[in-house]
Amino acid sequence: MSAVEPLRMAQTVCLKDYRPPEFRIETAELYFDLHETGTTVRSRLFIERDARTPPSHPLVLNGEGLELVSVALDGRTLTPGEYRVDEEGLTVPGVPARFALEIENRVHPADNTALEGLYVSGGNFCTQCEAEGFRRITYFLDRPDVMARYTTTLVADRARCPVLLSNGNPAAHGELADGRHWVRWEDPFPKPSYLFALVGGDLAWIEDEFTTRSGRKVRLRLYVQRHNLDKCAHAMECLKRAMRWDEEAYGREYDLDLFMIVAVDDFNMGAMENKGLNIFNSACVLASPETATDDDFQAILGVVGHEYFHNWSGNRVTCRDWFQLSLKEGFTVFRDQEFSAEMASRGVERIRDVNALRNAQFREDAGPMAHPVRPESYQEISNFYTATVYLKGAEVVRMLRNLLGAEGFRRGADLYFERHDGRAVTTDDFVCAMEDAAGADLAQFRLWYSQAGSPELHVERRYDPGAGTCTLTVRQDCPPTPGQPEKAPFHIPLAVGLLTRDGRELPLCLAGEAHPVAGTRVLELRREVETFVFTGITEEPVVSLLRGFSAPVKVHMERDDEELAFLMAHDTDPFSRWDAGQELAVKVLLRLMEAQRSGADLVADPVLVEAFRRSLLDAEADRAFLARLLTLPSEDYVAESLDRIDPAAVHEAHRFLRRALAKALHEPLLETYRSLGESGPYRIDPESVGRRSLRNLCLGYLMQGDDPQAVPLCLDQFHSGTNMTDVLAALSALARSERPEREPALEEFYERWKDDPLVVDKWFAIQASAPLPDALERVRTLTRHPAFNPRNPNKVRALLGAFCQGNPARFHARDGAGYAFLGDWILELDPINPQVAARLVRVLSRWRRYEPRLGELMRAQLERVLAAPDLSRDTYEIASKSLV
Ligand code: 7MF
Ligand code: ZN
Repeated sequence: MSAVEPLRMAQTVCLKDYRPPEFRIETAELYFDLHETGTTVRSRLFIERDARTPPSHPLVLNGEGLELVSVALDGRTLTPGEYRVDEEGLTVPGVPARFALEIENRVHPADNTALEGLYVSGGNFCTQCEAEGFRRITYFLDRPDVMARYTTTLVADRARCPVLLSNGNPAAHGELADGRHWVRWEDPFPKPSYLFALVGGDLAWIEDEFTTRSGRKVRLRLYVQRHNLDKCAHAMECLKRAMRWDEEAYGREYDLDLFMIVAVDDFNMGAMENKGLNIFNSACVLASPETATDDDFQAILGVVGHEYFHNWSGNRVTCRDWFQLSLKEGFTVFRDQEFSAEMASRGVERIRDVNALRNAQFREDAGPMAHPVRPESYQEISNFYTATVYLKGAEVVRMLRNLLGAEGFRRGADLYFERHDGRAVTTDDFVCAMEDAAGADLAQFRLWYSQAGSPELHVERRYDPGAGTCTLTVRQDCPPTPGQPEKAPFHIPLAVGLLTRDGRELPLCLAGEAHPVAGTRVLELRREVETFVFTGITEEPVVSLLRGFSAPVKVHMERDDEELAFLMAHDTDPFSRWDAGQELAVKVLLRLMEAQRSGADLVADPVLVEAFRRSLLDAEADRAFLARLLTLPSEDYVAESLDRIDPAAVHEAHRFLRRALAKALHEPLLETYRSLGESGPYRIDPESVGRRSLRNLCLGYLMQGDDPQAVPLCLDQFHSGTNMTDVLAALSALARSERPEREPALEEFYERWKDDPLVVDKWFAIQASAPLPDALERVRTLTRHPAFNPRNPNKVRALLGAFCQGNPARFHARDGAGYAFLGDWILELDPINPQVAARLVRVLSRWRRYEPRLGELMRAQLERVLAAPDLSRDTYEIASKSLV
């Protein structure tokens, strides 16, 4: 036992221990008598013993935090001696091969602050069952490979809960004495318990209709608190687009007569795909131009799409066990990303997705929580809803599409849905369907599911003018990750192009091939070292690598500033063009840090400045793309290329470069800002969104360059802006400045929006992420603000999340005050909401990556957290694994 091992041993669940269920539940008839303080749950389960299960085997149902009232088997009430109840569930020995089990238990929704199971949010009842929340509602075989048909009857006070919803179709309703009423729902599709949902409350709704391509009419309803009715139109529009898209892109139709979305304010994550009754964090549904930014509108499209697409990739075909989570999540993220890309600009969407992957997933892969897309073990499953499972999982599916081609991939998807409809399956079943449909051998490709870590490609190129060849030598290696010191080589699709010095694409012909192919080519890497010889090359080409980010890998190739600037200006692939600019900026920032360290004068590299100037003046380019191109890589991303991170040094270099760019490009920034002014009414089409993003990027730079002209522009935009995108961009620029206009603007904004919790979240986040010297004190003060509420995950994310993850310079203060503050809050939040607390612990898990002094201070907070009595399993797992 190591020093950090606590006395209590945590239970680990392992993939290799998977066994099929011993019993199946065919139907579940559920009855809820809803009261905030004590809800009675009655269930009648029809259970069958699996043929392989010995008759002596007891029935073991999961159940946590439940008050058991009674158990009856085939109509006979059992005596307490005939069953056993412990912290994990209910054991009934000596059950027959087929039987009906009737259970009554009680739960306390008003006291449920963990927001798992049945709880109350904004006065309404709602549920969250994924992954293992159903066992906090009633005793059940709470595992995804047990699929039952559900009938749910809800009883509640009619005045308090006029709306009573559950999965499937409404079947019956009626009145009861004492002002109570009931509604019965029937879901014809067998489903695992994690997809169960109920909602009860005084909700208003908007309604629409969708006709499927086979001509069935589906009623669509979006339920919200009455005062939010004016913020529903966008989400409804997104839903209809998603329904159409899934028909067109995958041939998948919706399968019930009714589809419902409910928005709630207190929700641990973004949203949940419960069958026919998606429940959303209100931040992922509600939007109006006055209260939501363009990014919010875009995110809503993605989330609404994501949850809708789960109806097939998740609900009709679900996961055998939670190790297979990426089966539904990786695939569904891939689907929502492609959907969003089609609705907006593909290149910009790709850049956004890659940015998210690099910032979250690469970092996860480099830390103590690194795990494969299909993890091998866990202590608490809710800790494995990770960037790796979701985002890398989506990249793995995208690589399949790139390797098999769009048609082969579609045939594979069709076969997968057809073969496994109504079943609980594995990621390997998914790969098999792809293999079978496309006639491919994906044996080596499967390593993407089992090996953790971000592979690194080292590329060397050699141009031979005499032979007219250009040779690329690619060596791959993957750093060790916990439990996996050595990796076998991956099967990697590497998309490349060759450009002439005047920016033309060279036709590509590999040695031995008869005909060249114009433009991008996907090279397949299988061995540790691979060599590719392009022939017929008559001038030294510029190599464009990893086009479209064709694989989730890091690429290393010697390239000077000029070459990167050239690609930033001329590459025809938007991702590679953007990536060249990012690489150039990282190089410049690292050089600035080196200069800082050695006390040399700081100068902004003219190559970078001129590349930025050229881009800014590029009248042809898509404006949303330009805004991406001209955004420097985040401080955290730059930090990743350092052995030991000194966040203050990164911050200083970053700040210097931003200011230098602002000063050097003052004229074109101002000119661009002015030329892109609002003309006509507010619209959210891609063109208008792009215009606003480039204009606000200019404003952001101008505000950092000590330009006296910038402040009045910014104030004017803040005061006269008619949409949240512009108002927030102005406020955020003011909030990052130390000008006297800052406080009045923040105050004015709060007064204007204090009744809108989602806008107040923005107000918290802007202040928490502003890198002012006294940021920590301000955040501390804000935790005592009446609008802050530690029980609301959105508030915690907005204030604590934005400070600890979005303000590296101040969070990593040299005295460790930021870490101590975080430690305090983890301990405060853990008893309230373990999932929220565990998410915050992750920030500290990367302690080894920081300068030793800082790392030690971070580690000290982890030890402090771990020493707390009664720590949740969620927080315990992350904290303990971080110290190993
Ligand atoms: C878009 O995956 C992408 C990811 C689980 C909860 C939603 O549908 C979900 C749920 C977590 C983290 C991210 C997302 C979700 C969850 C999510 C949402 C929208 N099955 Br945890
Ligand atoms: Zn999902």
